[in-house]
Amino acid sequence: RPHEPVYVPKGNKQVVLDVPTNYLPEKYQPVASEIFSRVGTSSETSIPIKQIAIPDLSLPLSLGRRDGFSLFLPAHQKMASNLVEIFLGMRTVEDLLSLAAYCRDRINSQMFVYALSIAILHRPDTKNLPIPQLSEIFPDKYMDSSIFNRAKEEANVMPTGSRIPIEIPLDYTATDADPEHRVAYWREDIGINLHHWHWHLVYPFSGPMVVVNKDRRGELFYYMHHQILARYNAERLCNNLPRVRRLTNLRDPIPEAYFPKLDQIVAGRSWPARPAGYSLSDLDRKSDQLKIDLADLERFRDRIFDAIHTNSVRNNAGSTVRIDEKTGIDVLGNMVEASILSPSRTFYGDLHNLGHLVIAYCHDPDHRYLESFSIMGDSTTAMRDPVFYRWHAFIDSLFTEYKDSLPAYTLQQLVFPGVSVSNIRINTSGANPNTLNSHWTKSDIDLSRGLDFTPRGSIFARVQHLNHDFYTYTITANNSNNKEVLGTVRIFITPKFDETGRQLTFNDQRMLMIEMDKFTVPLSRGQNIINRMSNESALTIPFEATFRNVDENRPDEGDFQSFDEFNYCGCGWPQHMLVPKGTKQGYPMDMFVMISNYELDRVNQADSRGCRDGVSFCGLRDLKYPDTQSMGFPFDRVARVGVNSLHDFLTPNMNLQQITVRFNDVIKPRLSYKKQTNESASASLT
Ligand code: CUO
Repeated sequence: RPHEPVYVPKGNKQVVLDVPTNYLPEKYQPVASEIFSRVGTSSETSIPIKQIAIPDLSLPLSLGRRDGFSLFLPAHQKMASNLVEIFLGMRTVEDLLSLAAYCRDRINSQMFVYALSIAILHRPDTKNLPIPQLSEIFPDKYMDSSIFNRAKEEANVMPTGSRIPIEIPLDYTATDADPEHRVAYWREDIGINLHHWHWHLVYPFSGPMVVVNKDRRGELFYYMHHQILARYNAERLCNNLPRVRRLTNLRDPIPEAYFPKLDQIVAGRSWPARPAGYSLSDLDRKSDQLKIDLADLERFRDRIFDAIHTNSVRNNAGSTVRIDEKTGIDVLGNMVEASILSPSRTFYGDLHNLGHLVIAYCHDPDHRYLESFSIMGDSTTAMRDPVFYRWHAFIDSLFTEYKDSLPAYTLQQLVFPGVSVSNIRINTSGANPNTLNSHWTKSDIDLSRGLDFTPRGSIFARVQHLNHDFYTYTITANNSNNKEVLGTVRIFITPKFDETGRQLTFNDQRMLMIEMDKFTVPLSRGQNIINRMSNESALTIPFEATFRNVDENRPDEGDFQSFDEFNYCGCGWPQHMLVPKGTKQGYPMDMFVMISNYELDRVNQADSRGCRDGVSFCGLRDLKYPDTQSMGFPFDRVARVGVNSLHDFLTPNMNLQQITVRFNDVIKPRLSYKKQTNESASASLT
């Protein structure tokens, strides 16, 4: 929007940045006075922008403002890293704001948002600023463009406050003639895609060291994506689909098609589709400075396998370094992704990232049709495509190969002396205990930040998504020690039967374990009853972090009066997707609860002062990952000898409960937080 000044929403107000004339793009500078008089500024509505000496931006400026931007492209990584470094290097917030105002209408818009978001998240003076969800800045990455024309029409006709949200149908990318479409509601969920984008913002694989080098980032790359796959597989089983097949042979045609039906408004183009049966091929795209052979990927894969099998890695200096049980998975995560913390990006390459690229360019590998990458080339959209899971299932199998080479946990590592778990239960307001209930809900997203129209003001899109009834866990634990002890409660659920209806083996159930929650509890002597609410989960971020429901229309729903009041970090699994869909008949799953000894789990560090939402997937800002156990413990390793079932696996500090996940095919409104909490009180009394 080169003709408009920069708007920074503040609460519900829109504020004009009062920029120096030479900050406007060159072609608008001669008419600056006209523009400024049209917008009008006053001390109430405008922020004066200080004139600074603009640093050298030639590298990030070398990408066209409207071109596609992909972090997976090494050339784009370099530009973005440079811009992140420049933003991080600005002395004060005032200088940062000034530079951002200068860049906004010049730099590639997606690179600009990416680099500025990373800088805001990592600068000590801005890290507590909430960054707006990407669905509000680039709604075109989440919904088809016909919505935007309807939104503009609505904005033209109706004043703010009376505008009717634009309904987005649940089924718009395909039909059930394609079996894969049965889980499209999950792949295309806005909250899930926002989580993925946010995770990669918090854990970028390249950029300044201070941004990349975080505690156990390689291991978290493995674990977070492993959990995504476990959840996706459970969702597939609920929908009568087999577990996802690994993309092991890069030369086989890919039967799973995807037609995204998204348009990039700024670039003025549609995302390319991938029809069924496309094959991958070598890439040679000069304008992207990209030349990759499939054989390169195969070589990197073989070298990684070699590292796993020999328990040692080669570093950039050419020497061999042993990997150990504690840190091996972290080294491998960085090596496979690959991040700049890889022992050697020359030797082990960039396997996962390049895989995204060869898939993203398979429709135009040599650029003869001047086509850009498909949605697999962008972490904001990649999870919509079925092939994402096939590629990540392959990546995950490398980590499994390594994990399976480690010794099983001994009984000593699993038991918690003196502590036993005698009962575990799920309570809801419904009649059936141990039942999780899912349904549909409709929620709103404010499009006005990401669309250019007048008169301005909020305009909402209304999306239908999976949701679940609020519930609580009740855990009965006994402590026969002579003193109070601290325990870590670890809750998982896993499917019971495979795609053919056969009971899953222990090893298969282990691989499908979905983490639901993890928290610390004091256990006093004798019996303890622990109650925990579903919306307290260590995985999730609250509903309000994903959606911006029209509070003025539903005063009852307004738990939090303003966005800013609600202090959250945007990274974390969306609360509305905590529970799998289940089935109408009721889908059987096993719930597993373990209380481990906190003395063995504890990480000695200061308390976190920021938000703790989404910690299992996203860690704590500026702190270590708050659990010394390997991520996925106790299911990240093969079982000890003699364990053939989950039952066999149990030690006294663990317990098991069969649960049912029942889907009710209706649209239910979301209960407010207060109502949920009231329900919880009555549910735990019953
Ligand atoms: Cu998150 Cu492949 O790493 O997208």
